[in-house]
Amino acid sequence: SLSPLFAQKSIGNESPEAKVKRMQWWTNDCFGMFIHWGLYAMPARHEWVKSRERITTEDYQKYFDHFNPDLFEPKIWAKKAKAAGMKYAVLTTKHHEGFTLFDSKLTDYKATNTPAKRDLVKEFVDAFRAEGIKVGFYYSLIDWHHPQYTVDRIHPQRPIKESDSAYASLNKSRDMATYRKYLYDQVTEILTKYGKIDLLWLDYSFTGKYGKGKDDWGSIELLKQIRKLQPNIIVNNRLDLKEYADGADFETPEQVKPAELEKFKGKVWETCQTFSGSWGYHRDENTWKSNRTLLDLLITSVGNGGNLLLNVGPTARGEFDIRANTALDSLGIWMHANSKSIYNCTYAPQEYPRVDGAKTTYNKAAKKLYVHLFEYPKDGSLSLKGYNKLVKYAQFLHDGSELQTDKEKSNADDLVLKLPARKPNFEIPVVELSLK
Ligand code: JFZ
Repeated sequence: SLSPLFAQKSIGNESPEAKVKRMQWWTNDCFGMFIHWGLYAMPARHEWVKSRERITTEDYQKYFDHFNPDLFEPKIWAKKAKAAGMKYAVLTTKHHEGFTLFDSKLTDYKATNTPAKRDLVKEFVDAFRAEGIKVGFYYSLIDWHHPQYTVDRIHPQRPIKESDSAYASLNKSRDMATYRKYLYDQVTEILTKYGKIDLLWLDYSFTGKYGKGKDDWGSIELLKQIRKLQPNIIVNNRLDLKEYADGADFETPEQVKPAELEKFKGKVWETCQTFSGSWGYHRDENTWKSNRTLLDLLITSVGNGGNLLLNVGPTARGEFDIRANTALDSLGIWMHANSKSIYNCTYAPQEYPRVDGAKTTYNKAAKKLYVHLFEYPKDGSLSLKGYNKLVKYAQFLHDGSELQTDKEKSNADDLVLKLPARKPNFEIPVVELSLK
């Protein structure tokens, strides 16, 4: 828990009010785009391919030599994100493979030295800013390319048979302190070269035997530097600083099912989710989520007080593939008509009962309750048990059409609304209740 009541230590001295204010946009916006893009788009079989297949740096070099995203046009990405209703975007400036999409002074293993010859991060920042989308950076703490980064249990060169001596001999020539400085200096680079950065997503700690955590990364010094360079930035929780009240701004439940999101209610959180399982572009994955599941994740996140960061893995040529575009388009159609039930919304207070077959979100300032009809009521009769004294006016959200009260079926406690017998042409239609 991030609650200051339970965490004894702190790194800075921000007041709770100042934190709420700093995080206001993120709390209100609720929906962002994650973008996992790197050399792993070329093998196109998961961003962990180097580790999973224990590929050596020499064998991985072919991807660097041939990286040529000739169709990369971040303005198109930004327009897609905006049309889908996403308000912020987080790009992998470096993933575990160690390749930087930005023009770093600290490495040659960067996009500007590939046939791409461009600072892809700069172009991303400019394009998304121009669309009014907040800009975030993902940066991997883990690095499978840096020669001084010590071999650990997820490293591509980890020993087949794990033992202290096997690791010791692999790490004889490696010095984690050198990597730690590189990490610090590279985070400094990305937070100074591109103007105001709204969010930083660092990834990740894995403590235990042959793992890495806060001492390996120098997490406290790193976080101090981050806050110094970008005082308003929002930082995720993977620096292994759990015992510090201000060691993170939000929790990051990953690839969690809608049914499991309720347990995060009351915390500050964002769930990140893929379309298909892999974060990087995966050509052959056949496990794409349905549009209904994607909507469910969005609505259920907001209805439990969280955000959804939905991932796209662009192709090696720099495009969103057709499956991603189709999914984004369908979210965009729904969001165009129904985004009022997402932005500035959270879970409803206790006094508003659950509605059978539906999930609710709540806008306190606007005094609205949004009822998402996951199951459309048979014969169009929507029963809102316990709502008769709570509601002033009811309408569909998508077209603002009145939903009349069924006076015969309603009683002192329960409100029954007359919906059309035929479900409107939305996967999940929304009833907007104006509250007393
Ligand atoms: C990490 C990455 O390894 C992955 O490639 C992707 O970038 C994802 C967003 O983050 O994966 C994790 C990190 C942490 C947990 C699980 C997967 N965790 O804490 O459960």
